[in-house]
Amino acid sequence: PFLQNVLSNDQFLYGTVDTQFIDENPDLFNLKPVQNRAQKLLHYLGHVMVNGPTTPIPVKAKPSSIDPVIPQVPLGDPPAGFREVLLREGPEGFARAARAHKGLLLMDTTFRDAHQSLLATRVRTHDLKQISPFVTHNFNNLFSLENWGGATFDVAMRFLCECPWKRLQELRALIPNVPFQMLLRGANAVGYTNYPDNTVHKFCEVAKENGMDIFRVFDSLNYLPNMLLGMEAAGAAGGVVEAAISYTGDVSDPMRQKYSLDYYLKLADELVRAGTHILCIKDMAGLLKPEASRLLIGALRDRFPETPIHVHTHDTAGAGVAAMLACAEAGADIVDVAVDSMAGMTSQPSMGAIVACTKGTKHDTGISLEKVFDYSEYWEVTRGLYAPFDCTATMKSGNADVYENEIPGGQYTNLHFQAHSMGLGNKFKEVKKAYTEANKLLGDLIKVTPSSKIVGDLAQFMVQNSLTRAEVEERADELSFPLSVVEFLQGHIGIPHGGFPEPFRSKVLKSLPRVEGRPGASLPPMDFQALEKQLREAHGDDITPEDVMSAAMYPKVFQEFKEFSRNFGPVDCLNTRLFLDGPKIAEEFEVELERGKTLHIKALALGDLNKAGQREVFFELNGQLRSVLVRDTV
Ligand code: 3PY
Ligand code: ZN
Repeated sequence: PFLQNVLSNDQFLYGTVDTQFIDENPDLFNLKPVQNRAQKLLHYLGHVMVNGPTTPIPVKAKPSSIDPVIPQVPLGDPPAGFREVLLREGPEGFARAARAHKGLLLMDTTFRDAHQSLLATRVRTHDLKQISPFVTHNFNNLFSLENWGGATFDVAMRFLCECPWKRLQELRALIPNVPFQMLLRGANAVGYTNYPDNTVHKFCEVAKENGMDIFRVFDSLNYLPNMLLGMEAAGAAGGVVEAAISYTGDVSDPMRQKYSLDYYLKLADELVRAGTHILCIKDMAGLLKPEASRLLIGALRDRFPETPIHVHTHDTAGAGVAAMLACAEAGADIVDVAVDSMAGMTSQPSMGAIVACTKGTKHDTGISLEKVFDYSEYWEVTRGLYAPFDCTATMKSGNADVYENEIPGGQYTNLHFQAHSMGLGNKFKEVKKAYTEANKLLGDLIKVTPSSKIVGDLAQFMVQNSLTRAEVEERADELSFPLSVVEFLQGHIGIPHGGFPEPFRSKVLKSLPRVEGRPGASLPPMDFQALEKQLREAHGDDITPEDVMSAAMYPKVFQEFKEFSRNFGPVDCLNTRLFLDGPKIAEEFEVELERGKTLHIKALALGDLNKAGQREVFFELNGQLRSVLVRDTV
């Protein structure tokens, strides 16, 4: 008596059945996959209208209701940029040109690290694409645009439900003239763990093919064998290799001996000897004070007169602009900035400030301040759309306590969010203190993804269990430590400078196995053909080489992303307010699926809850009435 599909069963929909109905009619739940992209998007929008956003929201704020104004650009091709030099002369010639350049060069981090640090990495391709024509026309003399890698890769799939590779392809098409730069975590590629060597190599190849130019390669322990692997992979793929020394401690403080000037110079020697095209000091926590900048950059400049020096910092303490100006003065060729409205605090120092402060000096950037203002205005309004993720909802300023706890920018924000969500005002201070102690317990590490996460996990463990450093040391053989801490001590991410802390390590590990040397060296190579076959079986034949890489990096995240896309379609086409909050009733809007294919949608009404716990959501799609049934899970 019933129709084949429960979604079209009136008796069911209008609630005239009792709960046995479901038990008695299991076949009604053989749902056909939703057919087309438009219907899938309606399904997504209905889902958000009924249940709220699909992505976890750290703070209660709503996306702003103001839409960004996209600044006009002239018709025609953009002016030539540094990428032309790269394409013409290759990585070596490009590096020579950067070194020979008069004036200070800038890398803009707005598309990657700035939002990784301030907005929980949530900026969507949609908003990056809108401002890309402006960037290509007005910021053609940037050294590079950092727009990929780091945490953006997994967050794109995990929380934004979009493909990171498509982002790269689309931005490349819109910005042909500015070199693109990515952050590669050495042997961890864009993950949190070591991958087999062939996976790191393949990853770089595919990234290069998709338009990546410059690979900033670091290792979270500055462990040279891991760094060399990343450098080889980036270089073999034809990329510009920028080996990055992660900076910690304070070279201007004679009391801090572990990470001394000599330590950094020796490491730099190895990286230059290994053929890096560019040398980077990666100050992920913002610890490089102006005086330390003079010492470190000055010494590197003397030692490597031909190698371009690139400096990265975070503005957590508020001294970022001063430090970058000191670096320029000491001979750095390139420094990292974010546009003003996405700068400061745990992000990079302000582009406008650096452009203004160097104007008319020998470090003049050649960038127009007027254009920086327009760019900043776009980001100021766009940032409002990400209010649910904005650290300023709870964090009101930077803090010079970072010189003590040495927490990297992005992690500083994350830990602040977490401490805030525990609801106790002063928890953050406690967490930061514990982080300082956890770092000492682990032997005073370089702290950056993933070693920073290990220190953070230990700190949280100490706070949760009210343990002091002395207690942890004393009871190390009986405590059950977070897995990340145990694996670190086993040698899973490499060997820290100065070796592992003893007797702590032996007490924790007891008879557990230890990895000798470079962890990736003992991993069997990834069988890409087998993986591709498996993916085709699971998801159909439209699996691309890029998908294979996503699955190699993040098997579970990729699978969930594919399943999500199968149900909800190309949600990257929705604007950010619709994606996060769904439409209001009676709101009319357009969704461009691809060039020339635009959907006109109006949200009409939300139905009552039926007996099966669902609501029908009504839309007008290109003038026709459509509805979707959504389970109400709130
Ligand atoms: C990352 O690895 O994502 C970082 O930004 C490290 O600083
Ligand atoms: Zn950074």
